[in-house]
Amino acid sequence: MTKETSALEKARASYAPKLPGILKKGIRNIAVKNGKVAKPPADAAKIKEIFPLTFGSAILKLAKGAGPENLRAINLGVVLSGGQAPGGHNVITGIFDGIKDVHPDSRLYGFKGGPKGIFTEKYIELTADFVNPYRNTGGFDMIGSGRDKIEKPEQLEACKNVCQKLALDALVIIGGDDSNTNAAVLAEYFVKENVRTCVIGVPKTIDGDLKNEVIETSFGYDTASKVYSELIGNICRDSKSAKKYWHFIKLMGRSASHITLECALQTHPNIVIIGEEVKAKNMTLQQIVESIAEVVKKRSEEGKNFGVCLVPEGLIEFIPEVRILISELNKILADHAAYFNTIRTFTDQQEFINQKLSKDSSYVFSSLPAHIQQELLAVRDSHGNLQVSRIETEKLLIEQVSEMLAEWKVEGKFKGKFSPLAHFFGYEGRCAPPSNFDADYTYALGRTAVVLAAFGKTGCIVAVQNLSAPAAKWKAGGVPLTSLMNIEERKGKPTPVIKKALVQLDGAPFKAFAAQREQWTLNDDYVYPGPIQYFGKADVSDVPTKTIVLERAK
Ligand code: FBP
Repeated sequence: MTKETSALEKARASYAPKLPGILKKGIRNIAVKNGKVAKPPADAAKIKEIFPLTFGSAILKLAKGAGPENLRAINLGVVLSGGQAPGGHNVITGIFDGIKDVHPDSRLYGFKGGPKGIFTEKYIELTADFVNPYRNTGGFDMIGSGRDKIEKPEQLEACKNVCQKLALDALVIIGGDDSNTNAAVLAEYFVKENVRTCVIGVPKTIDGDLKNEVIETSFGYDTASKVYSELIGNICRDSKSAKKYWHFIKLMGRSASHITLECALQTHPNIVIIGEEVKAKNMTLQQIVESIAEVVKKRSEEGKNFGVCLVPEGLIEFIPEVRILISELNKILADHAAYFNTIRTFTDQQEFINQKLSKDSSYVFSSLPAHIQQELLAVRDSHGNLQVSRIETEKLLIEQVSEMLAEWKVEGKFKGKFSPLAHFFGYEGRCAPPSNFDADYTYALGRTAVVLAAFGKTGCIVAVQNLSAPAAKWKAGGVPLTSLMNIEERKGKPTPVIKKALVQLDGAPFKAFAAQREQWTLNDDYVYPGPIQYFGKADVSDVPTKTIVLERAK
């Protein structure tokens, strides 16, 4: 029996991603030119010490030229790493079409289940029959993904062995900050070991926090933000129609609040919390709760006992006292992992943790509801990150705002009604069919990765630029991975990692939001973006995020 596919899937199968002008020329007419040497803005000496062989390389630019010398069949490996993001499959189809442009006998291998697939030799050859059904589809199910770190000597050696066994000219790691840190480590190791496989990263994450001046955005951010904005717009309209609920919507974004900011710009909700602003203003949990309760009160005085509040997933780590608590917990859990895992009851876990925490953090920990305490103690991912998507910050805020309003009611300060509902939008957006922007962008990323590989470039991440312009005007190239790194504490130890790009409070997107938010508080100035459009006029179906447009307008 043939598998049923949706009408949209059928129609999207024949979508031809729009290519930047330079990539339309084909490999025989492209050169890779060196731009200026790129170094990390901070911790350069330390990073150079750790990555002596790949540090200090140049920014790479694709330009008109004579193509690589001795064009021959090449072998590439590809791996999807970390959380799903719309467009991952198109990076792979871009790589596939790119290697066939280099030579029809070129081969592509997909490592299954994330980085672990490399060091455990779980791979599959990706043929035309295999990849074609995945063109322009969402998800990472073509080869799967995972969050394993490549760090132990035996893992590095196993990666070397499989790359040599498959005679890989390049390994393309499609991932976020942690996965591209893996790519940097592997690139350095391969150069040291004389392994001829280049390691090339591709910027992926719906969170939008893998970017800088050269990498304008990570793929998936466009589609995911648009899916959430559609849902938020619908909720705003429901709220305004029913006039009886306050909707608290937590939005994915493990650290940075880029998704929340983009969704705010697209939908104009009544309250929007931006984690980076909370940190900059040193706001305590109590102050955040009070600021929300104030808006609920003011709206109720205008007869509006409804509204919409956006909460970024990463908020919890931006609240200064909770940030210190989490850092202490990370260290305690890393240092005492074996013993902690033997503690059977939550009460005993609480007691153990409270003994180890500083006095201030112990007070903060004890003041949090038990369900949040349990979530804070849950297992970290293999990179030592707290899994913030599991922390019900939206519910914590609802509980605390309800308590504050109840007190104000007794004092006669609040006379309205507060019926809150909690939502979490995250997984709903990560595997959506990629928007035209993401379908085009990811395909271009894949094609560019092949050009860099054909020119033997290693230790770099693909950069496709000028993204607020039509795709034909996009530029393509690469940036040294080490130039994106800094030193951060991981599992309680200073570690070189790709630096996350947080929301800049002096950046254009935040400023545009800050200029309007007051007006959104009391007025119901909601905007309803509706679903992503895949067909039709470019001004409806090809528009990039407001974030990109505002950032690139400068
Ligand atoms: P990446 O950084 O790997 O792209 O993942 C981002 C993300 O979607 C976050 O927004 C979220 O906190 C996390 O993944 C959820 O992880 P998991 O898929 O392991 O539940």
